[in-house]
Amino acid sequence: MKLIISIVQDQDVSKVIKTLMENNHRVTKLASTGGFLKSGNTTLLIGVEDEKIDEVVETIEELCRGRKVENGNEDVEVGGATIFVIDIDEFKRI
Ligand code: 2BA
Repeated sequence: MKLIISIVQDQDVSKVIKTLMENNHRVTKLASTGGFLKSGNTTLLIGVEDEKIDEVVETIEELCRGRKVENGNEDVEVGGATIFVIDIDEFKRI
């Protein structure tokens, strides 16, 4: 089992969660703040069996897009999503 931690832009969250839920994935949504821009983004926690990782990552890739964001006098390109995939030693639902 793996834990996918994905930081996505707020504009893309609803459709990502909707699609993951429709495909029987479980998702936790956390409000988060980017350290550089100091503006809100969303962190998704998604626990998945190994064989489902590609499906989840592809969903995030398809539904999240990069955007230019104003930061003072310059534009910053924020990526579609940042994704971490972490090994889970143990998973329990009690
Ligand atoms: P922020 O930290 O607010 O960063 C927003 C965007 O600003 C980044 O987009 C990147 O294009 C730019 N940026 C970040 N740090 C920079 C720096 N030191 N100098 C110049 N430009 C910089 P993304 O890379 O797509 O990241 C989007 C959000 O994902 C980040 O928001 C942060 O919340 C998270 N993130 C990205 N990489 C991460 C990492 N290695 N660890 C933890 N969180 C990460």
